[in-house]
Amino acid sequence: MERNQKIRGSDDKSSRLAEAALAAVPSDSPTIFDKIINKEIPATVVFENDKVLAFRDITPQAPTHILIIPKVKDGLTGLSKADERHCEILGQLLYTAKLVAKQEGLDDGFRIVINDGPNGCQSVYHIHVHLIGGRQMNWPPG
Ligand code: TR5
Repeated sequence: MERNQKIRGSDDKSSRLAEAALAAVPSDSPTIFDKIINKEIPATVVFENDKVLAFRDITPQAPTHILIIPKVKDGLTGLSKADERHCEILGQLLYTAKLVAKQEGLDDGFRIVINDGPNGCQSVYHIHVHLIGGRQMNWPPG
């Protein structure tokens, strides 16, 4: 099975940690998100333009949980790999999060998360912004 290709069937914390641990060695290989971008596997797309794609997370952690990704990874497996050339796409990802939050009616607020690396519990090495909302968030995060 290709790296990161497993379709998640459970949303419990231990399976979440196990999946992140499986992906603990960051790689620039294609991920499940490439297949979503190429429409080889289905996703519930909520926003798309020539640069970014936003789709519903398969294991939502809140009533609204959307992932926003660049269509071209360009070495940006995670935020820690960002270079100055990535500034524009990083801005596009955040601005898209704002647009989609509005589209989803998250007028009382929302949370943006970018997990990075093993300690950040990143499981898919294609940078993505989590847009999470529709309920009261807690702080500090787990
Ligand atoms: O753990 P990080 O921050 O890397 O986030 C990766 C996210 O991708 C998780 O929240 C997963 O639930 C989500 N994910 C994983 C798969 C997937 C997905 N979202 C939508 N569709 C998915 N498919 C079809 N397959 C996945 N393996």
